[in-house]
Amino acid sequence: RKKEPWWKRSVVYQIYPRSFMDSNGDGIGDLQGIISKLDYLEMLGIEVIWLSPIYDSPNDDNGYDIRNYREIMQEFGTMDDFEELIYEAMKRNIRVVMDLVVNHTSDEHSWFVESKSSKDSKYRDYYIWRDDENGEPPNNWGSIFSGPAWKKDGTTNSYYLHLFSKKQPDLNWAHEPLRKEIYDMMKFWLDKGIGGFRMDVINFISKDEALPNGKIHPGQLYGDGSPYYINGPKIHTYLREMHDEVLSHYDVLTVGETPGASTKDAQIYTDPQNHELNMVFTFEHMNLDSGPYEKWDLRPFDLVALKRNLEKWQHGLHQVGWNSLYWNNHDQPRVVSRFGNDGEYRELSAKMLAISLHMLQGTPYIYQGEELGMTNVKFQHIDDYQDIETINMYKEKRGQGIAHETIMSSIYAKGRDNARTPMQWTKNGGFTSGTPWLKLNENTSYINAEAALSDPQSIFYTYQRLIQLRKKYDIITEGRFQLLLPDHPQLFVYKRQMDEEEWLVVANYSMVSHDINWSECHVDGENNQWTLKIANYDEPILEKDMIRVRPYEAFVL
Ligand code: TEU
Ligand code: CA
Repeated sequence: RKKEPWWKRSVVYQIYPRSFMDSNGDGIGDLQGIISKLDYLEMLGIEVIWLSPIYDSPNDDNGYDIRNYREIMQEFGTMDDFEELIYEAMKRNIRVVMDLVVNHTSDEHSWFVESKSSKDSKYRDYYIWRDDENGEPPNNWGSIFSGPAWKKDGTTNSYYLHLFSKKQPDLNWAHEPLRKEIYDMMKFWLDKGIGGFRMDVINFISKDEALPNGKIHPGQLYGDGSPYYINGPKIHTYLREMHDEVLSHYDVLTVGETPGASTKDAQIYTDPQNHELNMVFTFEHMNLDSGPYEKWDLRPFDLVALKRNLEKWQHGLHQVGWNSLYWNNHDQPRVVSRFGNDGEYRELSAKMLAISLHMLQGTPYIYQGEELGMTNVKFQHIDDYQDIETINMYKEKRGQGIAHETIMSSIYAKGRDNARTPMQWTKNGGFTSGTPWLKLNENTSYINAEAALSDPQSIFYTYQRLIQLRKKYDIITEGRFQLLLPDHPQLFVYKRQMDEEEWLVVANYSMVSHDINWSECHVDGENNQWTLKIANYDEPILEKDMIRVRPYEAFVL
């Protein structure tokens, strides 16, 4: 067994604490709730938890707006609870990775309160301020959460930049004292024994200081500033400095959230020789079913485009850097509703999606409830939604005269609350004894952890088996990737190869059966000694010269 970093063989489980498990009946998930479910996670087999933010926050964006980096959000518990969580997780061989949100803070963070108080404040340059020269914002950029990216503050008659909500002012990474504060804060948590960081929009932290206007794309209200802040001029300098000052002193996992990063960018971020990050989250495969300018512009799912994209990332980082593998997170709709089938074929397609992702090279991430095949949700009323991105977008588009039904269909397909409805533990919910902060999906009556654990054929056990396979076989972590039948519109077929060994992965993304010839897989069916590693039907149909692939079937030989 080669000596490799531990995070190449581990599977990460993402917890959205607000929606995972409520221990005290206030309707909000919390740290004691997570502790009470560690045995469940140990049984699944994951070795890392990524916790979405648990820091003190006014919750304009559910914790992605941090008021105090060194305190735990009261609703979630105390620092003692947090230390207990790390300790209890460690006992089960699980490391806890924290979310590091350092592109912005809350406007209630003391740095910002000081910063806006006066142009002479010691904290002024912690944020990005421009004088109000003509009653107009400094440029035409739009915020990712609708409206302009600038807000005027009367006290000093200046504008501050906020790429996200107006309660999330962007930090000024060009200012060295700010960077030092961030590094100290990171050490504070690392010294408590955490397992690493998932870094929120980390490739947004370096802005082009000229702040030029952006292009206004068709149908958009504001300019697109992203060319001037995505993978900006000093991003690699800052990440290398962070590595030198902090990360190099610990054996931890680092994963950067990097919207707009290409495979070329990712090679730079993740090549170990560059001392930046272990891996990044690509968004390319998540953007294929949207129009070019906004996620709400729906496009049909195109398997060929998805396969080509995954292939590009598999090849792009092979033996250069490292991939992260995901279908889901707290910002994305549920994958079984998106690329699978959340009706009749829900269980089969959820397992198929799991198999086709987990056999790729990289570190897989499971988002809470994915292992149960949790689905998207449809609330009739906009008032039932809690997500700031969804609510702001709804208001803006209604203001433009777009019909309620049209907007709702985008929300049903892409809204972030699809992923945030509480975890479904039992047929009655089991998440809280009180009123949940966001409504549960009614299908908890039959989609829930209790039912999954008592059914040996459940999606849960497919994930468990996939995690075991990854721990056992080097070919999964190390092998080469080869895409087969690249233009087949409904089958995803690929090979992994290492030394003399070859694995064949076959997955059907449709409810139609397909026959494929062994020769199309560049293998001789008769003469090969195949063993079945995992499947979502009892056994695949392997005939003399062809394979018959049934609806949503997937298997690995
Ligand atoms: O998301 C970054 C990001 O680019 C999002 O705008 C994402 O594209 C969008 O949510 C998709 O709808 C991160 C966090 O994951 C997200 O939850 C935060 O709201 C955001 O940063 C601000 O911190
Ligand atoms: Ca609670």
